[in-house]
Amino acid sequence: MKKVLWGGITVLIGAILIAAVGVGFHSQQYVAPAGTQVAKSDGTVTVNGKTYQHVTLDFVTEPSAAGNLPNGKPVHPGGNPSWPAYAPNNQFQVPANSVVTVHWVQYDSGGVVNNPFFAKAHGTIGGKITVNGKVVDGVDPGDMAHSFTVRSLPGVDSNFFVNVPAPVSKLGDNAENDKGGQVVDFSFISGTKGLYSWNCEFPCGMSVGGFGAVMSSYGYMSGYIHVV
Ligand SMILES: [Cu+2]
Repeated sequence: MKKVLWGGITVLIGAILIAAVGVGFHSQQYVAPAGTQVAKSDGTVTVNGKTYQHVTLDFVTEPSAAGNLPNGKPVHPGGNPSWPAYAPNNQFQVPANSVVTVHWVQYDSGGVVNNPFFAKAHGTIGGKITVNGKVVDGVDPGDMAHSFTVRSLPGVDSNFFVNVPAPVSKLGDNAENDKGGQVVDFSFISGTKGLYSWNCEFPCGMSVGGFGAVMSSYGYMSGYIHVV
């Protein structure tokens, strides 16, 4: 009798541990290290004769994930001085079928992207972006820092795709947090409701052809967009 009881308790403890690990992995996939940035409402805007709700987002890319931004928020709560990071958020929320205008200040160094496709803007309004106020359709593929590349999760909006590149900091290899920023502004029309992921397609990590380390650690060069 005692043996059966202990056997049952062991199985129960095992089940609780497995469930805890499962919940841990699940929340690791979805947790926003610094909360989700809800897009700010900015009235309406007309694109090609159609009026949309207009919202805005903003973020920066820093050469070091350690320390704080000028507003006091940590660059990345996980810290890691040798890794670059998007900051202060890696999760965003925008309304469906609306015009999303993004203000991105890029402070990191970079280099040659392995596929020039990602040095061009794709899926933005008019296929354009502005870099320091100048309208362009991409950046120099030999002088690129990061990309903000958005896809939907399977079963959501399979044709949705946005790719925006940013050039290296004006300080080049001497990039420093919050210094030498390149200002990239762009707009895109959000897709249908659902979860979208974004990531950087510039191989800014180590190993695996530059796609290891920071590139394969959730939250520095990747995140989610909740379209609601
Ligand atoms: Cu990157």
